[in-house]
Amino acid sequence: AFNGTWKVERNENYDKFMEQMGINVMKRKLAEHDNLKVIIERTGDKFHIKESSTFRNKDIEFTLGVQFEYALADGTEVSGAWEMDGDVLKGKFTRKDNSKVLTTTRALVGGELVQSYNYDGVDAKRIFKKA
Ligand code: MYR
Repeated sequence: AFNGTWKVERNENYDKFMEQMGINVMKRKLAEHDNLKVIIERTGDKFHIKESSTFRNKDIEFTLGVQFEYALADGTEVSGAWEMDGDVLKGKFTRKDNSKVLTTTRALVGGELVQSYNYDGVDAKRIFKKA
């Protein structure tokens, strides 16, 4: 049910979250309006995600429960994995530069895709609508 093309529609507390991540105000302003689009294709335990935004286009492939490496749009490198918990995707990623943990979830709520983020005590959400 995650399959499809999702366009970010609104953010909640994303600026504070990015600030906690150490991202400077210039980049935060741009990132708040990055027009993020994710195309999700799930086949069994495998996910193929096409990410596009004003920053970049990126193809990501992962298998549930299997660690992989990912670089955030600002270059910050993390490694971690996604797992399914009921209908919710739960991700746990560790920054390579400071070993701090970023957790994230994806869930379908009322036809929207809600992605939550937590880093170092700060929570945020990005809410996507199906294109
Ligand atoms: C994916 O499933 O889309 C790829 C793996 C995602 C890893 C963790 C994503 C955290 C993104 C946080 C962005 C905030 C920038 C400060």
